Order: sequence, then structure tokens, then C-alpha cells
Amino acid sequence: MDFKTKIEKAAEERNSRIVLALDLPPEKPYEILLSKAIKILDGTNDYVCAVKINRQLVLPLGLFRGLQTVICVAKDYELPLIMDCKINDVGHTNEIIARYYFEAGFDAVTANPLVGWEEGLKPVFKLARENGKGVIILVYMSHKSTDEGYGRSVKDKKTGSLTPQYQIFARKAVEWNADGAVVGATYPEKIVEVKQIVKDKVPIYSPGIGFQGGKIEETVRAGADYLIVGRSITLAKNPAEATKKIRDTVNSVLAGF
Ligand code: BMP
Repeated sequence: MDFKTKIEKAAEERNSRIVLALDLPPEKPYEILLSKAIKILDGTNDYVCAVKINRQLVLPLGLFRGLQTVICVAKDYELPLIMDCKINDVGHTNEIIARYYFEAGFDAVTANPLVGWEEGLKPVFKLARENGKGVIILVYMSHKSTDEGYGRSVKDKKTGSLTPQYQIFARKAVEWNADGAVVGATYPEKIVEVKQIVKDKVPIYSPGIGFQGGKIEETVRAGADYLIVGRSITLAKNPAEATKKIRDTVNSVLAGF
């Protein structure tokens, strides 16, 4: 089963479009981080369709050490696992980065399309396809200065016409048959534009609700397929309750379509 199908199946089974970003603030000893991460997973797994891991856990816990416990627990709950490594180097290095994450148990990786295809992301997509794994690419990030990179106008070499970088990335997501396109929840108007390009070929993953200022209703209405949620869950007094509330809000907006 390919990654797109895998997460869609998990979303249907759990009636949830929430990807849990299992990000925790630094803590020592690292074992505390591990037990907190597991506790959050135990409490929230019923209300999410996937788990996204970032450097917040990989660096202190170690990919083939402490993180393996988190990966095993997520697998026991049958939740797809995304490694948010934003691959961004030359091809042979990218391929090795992806290989380690896939070997460690991840079902998908994130990548930056800025590095291009040949000797860029082609080896990552090839490896992913050979192993039934996914690649999700950045299209328009959620932070304040995203416009400085993803929003820049790019001149076409042949025609001289100007196109915003994120529109080019959205087209690449379709051309490369990416498993997802990341567009910030803080820019619902960009979600609308990207959706018009990717249609139902590439699902939109949207981070940025809550702490970064994005609103659930606007994000879902704009066309996001999955909401990536971190601190609104991981820093909540009751992560399970917070996740259920976000899940239910998303579902009630979807029901109103
Ligand atoms: P939070 O809900 O706490 O803001 O976390 C969002 C998560 O999504 C973080 O893991 C962050 O690294 C990631 N993310 C983001 O916030 N914006 C992007 O444009 C791309 C991301 O991967």
C-alpha cells in the first residue's frame, strides 16, 4: 500500500484529519522526553491519523535508540509515521538521509523542492517508490517570512513571465507525483491557490493552526486535507481532550460542506 492510501485509510478509520506533530520542548534527562512523548501518543492515538516526528525528538533520543520506542508505539497503534526532515541537499546525501529514516521505520519524509529533481530529489522519490514510502514536499511555509523564499516571483527563462515560487512548487508536486504538499494554515488564500493546481492529485498538509495563528475553519474551508498540529496538543494540560476538540471542529467544518 502506498503512503497516500495508507494515511487516507487511517484517516477514514479514525475519522480524523489530524497529523500529530509530536514536538516537545528541550528537557533533561532525555528519558523524560521519551516518557512524555509516549504518554501523549497513548492519550491521543484515537483522534489522529498519523504522527509527525521532527528534530525535537530525533536529536535528543537518537534515531536507532530512544526514538525506536516512539516508532514502535506508533506502529502498535497502526499510525503512519512521517519524518519531517525537510531534505535539502545534493542527491546522494538526500538518498542516504531518506534511507536511514525509512530503515528506522518511517513511512514518509518531507523534502524541500528548491533543490530540484536531477541530482536533487529524484533519488529520494526513487527510493521511496521502490519501498512503498512517501515524499511530502514544502510548497508554502507557515511562518512570517515565508514570502521571502516561497513567495518570490521567478522569471521563466524562455517566456520572461513571472510566476510565484509556490505555484511552481505546487506544479512540481503534481509532476513528481508527491504524496503531499505542505502549505501553511496561516495563509488560507495560498491553500486555495495551491488546491486549484494540485486538485485531488496531491493532498495538502497544513501546519500552523493555534500557536502560529492559523484558524481551523479557514484552513479546512480553503482546502487542506490534513492539519498538522503540534503545540496546541503537546503543550495542552490534557492533550487527549485538546486533540479530540480539534478533530471534532475539523469534522464539523467538513460536515458543513
Ligand atoms: P505547531 O502546531 O506547534 O506550530 O507545530 C507545527 C509543526 O509543523 C512543527 O513541527 C513545524 O516544524 C512544522 N511546520 C510548520 O510549522 N510550518 C511549515 O511551514 C512546515 C512545517 O513542517
